[in-house]
Amino acid sequence: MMKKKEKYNVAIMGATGAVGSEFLKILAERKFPIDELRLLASERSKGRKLIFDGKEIEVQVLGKDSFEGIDIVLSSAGASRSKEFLPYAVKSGAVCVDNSSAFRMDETVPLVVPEVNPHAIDGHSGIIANPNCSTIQMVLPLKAVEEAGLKRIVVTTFQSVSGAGQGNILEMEAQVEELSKKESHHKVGNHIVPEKMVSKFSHQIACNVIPHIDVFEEDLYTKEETKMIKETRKIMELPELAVTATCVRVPVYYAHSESVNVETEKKIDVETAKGLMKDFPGITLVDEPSENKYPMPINAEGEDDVFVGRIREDASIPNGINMWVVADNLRKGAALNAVQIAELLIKEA
Ligand code: NAP
Ligand code: 3JN
Repeated sequence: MMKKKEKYNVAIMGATGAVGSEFLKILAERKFPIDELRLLASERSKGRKLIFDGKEIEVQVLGKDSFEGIDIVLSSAGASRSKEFLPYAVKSGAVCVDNSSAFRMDETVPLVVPEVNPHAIDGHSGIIANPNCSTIQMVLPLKAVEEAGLKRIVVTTFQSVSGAGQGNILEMEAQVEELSKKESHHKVGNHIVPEKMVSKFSHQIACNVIPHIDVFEEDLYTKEETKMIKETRKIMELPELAVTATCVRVPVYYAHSESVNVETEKKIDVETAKGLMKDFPGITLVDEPSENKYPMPINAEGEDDVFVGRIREDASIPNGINMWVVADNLRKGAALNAVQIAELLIKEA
């Protein structure tokens, strides 16, 4: 339980990264009641100044002693830093909202999407986990149609490069620039970007799609796919739910898209499904096929909601629907969801 205060001391671990930058924007936009904001990153960022709410704040190097006097830690410096440093933050009395996979499947750690399972936050022991971006945007529409009884989920993701961090955004920018210099891209075997320009992804990402996010596991799924499967079951509180996922990196800078097939126990027609989406908090329905209106990443970038469209019946099974789900992976998929969790924490304090 957090102590009620008028304003809170907040630390951001990984403040200089892609998710960290969104934390700075979102905390200011939502006027989170902050007394001190402490910005933490690696030795590389020592002394760098970042702007929060119009004011400069100097970045400090993350260490065991970084959390003195801090009430809330928002962490996005990677799973190994979370594992190493969050126990020190908890020890010094802070509540941590962790964006990494470090604690998500720990039975004692709540895994929370505020529109879906806010009750799970109760009884935390100092750490609350933020799910993976691809999981977050899928569980909102799943919760919306839950009353039909979820039987099986088949999801394919189309994930933007920003999901892999600031360095990967820069890598695609450089590849796009390199490609724009070429006279023609229509040659057989035209792998245009020189090998030296492919460093972070395993292949060229510009003008390509890569069916590989995070490492491959023994069962031939990638870790990103396994995270989606396990996290969805935990958040939906359906440990036996049949879920299968294919996660794909696409040459889009911001916002992830997903094709989601939902098999249900009871029939759910298109109009009912649309109505449920419309009424669900955090979802915007964009579904006017006759006017070519459907969710797309260029429209979701910088937005807070999860956008759902292309709702149609799956005629290959007795009860099922298909839908297309798009959200800004750095906002609802990461920083915004974490700030919403922090807002729940202070509301309940
Ligand atoms: P990023 O742009 O590469 O930023 C990484 C951040 O971590 C930077 O601020 C970096 O500081 C800091 N960092 C790295 N090594 C550190 C160290 N040894 N000590 C202290 N700080 C260190 O990556 P990102 O996209 O923001 O993602 C960061 C993490 O957030 C991911 O690894 C993942 O765990 C989580 N994430 C979660 C989601 C989600 O789906 N919810 C989405 C994206 C990311 P420097 O600038 O000083 O290097
Ligand atoms: O690649 C994406 O689109 C999402 C990436 C998320 C991510 C990247 C590095 C490490 C995670 C995550 O949130 O699961 C992690 C991690 O914490 O394991």
